Amino acid sequence: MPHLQRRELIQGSAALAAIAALHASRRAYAFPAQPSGKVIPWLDQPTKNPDPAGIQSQLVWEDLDSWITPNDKFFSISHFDRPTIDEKTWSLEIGGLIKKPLKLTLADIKSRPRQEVVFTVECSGNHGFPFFTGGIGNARWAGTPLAPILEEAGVSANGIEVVFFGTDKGEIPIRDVKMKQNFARSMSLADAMNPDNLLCYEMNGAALPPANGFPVRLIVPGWYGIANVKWLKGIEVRDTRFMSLLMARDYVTIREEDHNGETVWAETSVGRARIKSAPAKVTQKDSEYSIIGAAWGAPIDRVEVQIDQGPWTPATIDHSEEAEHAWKIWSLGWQNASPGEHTVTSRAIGITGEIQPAMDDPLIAKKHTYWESNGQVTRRVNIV
Ligand SMILES: Nc1nc2c(c(=O)[nH]1)N[C@H]1C(S)=C(S)[C@@H](COP(=O)(O)O)O[C@H]1N2
Ligand SMILES: [Mo]
Repeated sequence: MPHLQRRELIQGSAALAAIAALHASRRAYAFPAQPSGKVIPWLDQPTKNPDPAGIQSQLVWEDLDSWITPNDKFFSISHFDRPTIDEKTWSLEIGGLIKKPLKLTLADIKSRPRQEVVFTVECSGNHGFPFFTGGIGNARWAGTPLAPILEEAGVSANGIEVVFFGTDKGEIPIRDVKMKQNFARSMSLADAMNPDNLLCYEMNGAALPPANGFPVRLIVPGWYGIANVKWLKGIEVRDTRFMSLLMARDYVTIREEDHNGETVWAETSVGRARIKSAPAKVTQKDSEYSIIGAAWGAPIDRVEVQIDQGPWTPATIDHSEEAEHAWKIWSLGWQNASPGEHTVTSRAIGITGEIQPAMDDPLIAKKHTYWESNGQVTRRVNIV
């Protein structure tokens, strides 16, 4: 566990470190407040993934048994190629509308102040297809804050947009033009300057795995996966909004909105995460059944669970593992589970009172694209 080795170095005392290590491993790798027992697999299993190169290592919900998702089980998405980058020759170029262009090596980035965040990354397409239900994971990301670097570079007065380029490339057709483009996503300067944003080089105490962006990726806590640009190559400040494939054509939500009785077809770029939850598994110990799940995407106040068409029942949130941008694990004892087939649905409620929408809520039902699929998730289970 590399994380522990680091603590050991910092504390300098082996005995202290051993205690800290025990503590850290228990904290990071278990659901202390969750009932154990045999997992009953869901009847509705994801269908065969038609794109195993693009979508790798999806979360298997029944296997969820730790707050932190181990690196070897973390999902990975790639739209273009999966670049192999040599850290010795890699550098990050920061240019565009800035006063002092910068070129940072991995050593430069690592020598800057270190910051960590536990952040649950979800692909906005997760639950948008029957084969894509595990595009989510929770990791402790470490890197250096982006904002001081942009400050050092000195953004010009007319700079309003910050574009993040990946090393990966694709050929993208639009009308009669074919472009060879790098993966690119942008943020407004104000959003990019958020002190939570990291140039990240470590995931759960290890170097970023190649699948997750080695050597450096952007981590934008509170945003959907797409904003967290992997295999970073360059950062460019511009004076107009940026309309790349992944800002303005893909990852665009098309939704019919009701504006005082008139239908407005809105097209919006996917950005900040939305409130969501999902049942993870049903466990059985003797005659006791429990439902365990997760909730994320917004500050969560509570989670409620509905079995079949029954009442919404409050679940208990596990407060032993918490972080502002991380999923919350919840559980509910399932009293008098009767033999036969049942449905289990969860809904998260945010601290501002917003409720995760039902699948027939116009927010979901009148959405014509699969991104931002934060509707309530219903699973089916057979009790014997
Ligand atoms: N350079 C680059 N960054 C990328 C992507 C990509 O294809 N290329 N995929 C994005 C998408 S759609 C998601 S959901 C997240 C997934 O992060 P992960 O692969 O580490 O799980 O990375 C994002 N960053
Ligand atoms: Mo994604």
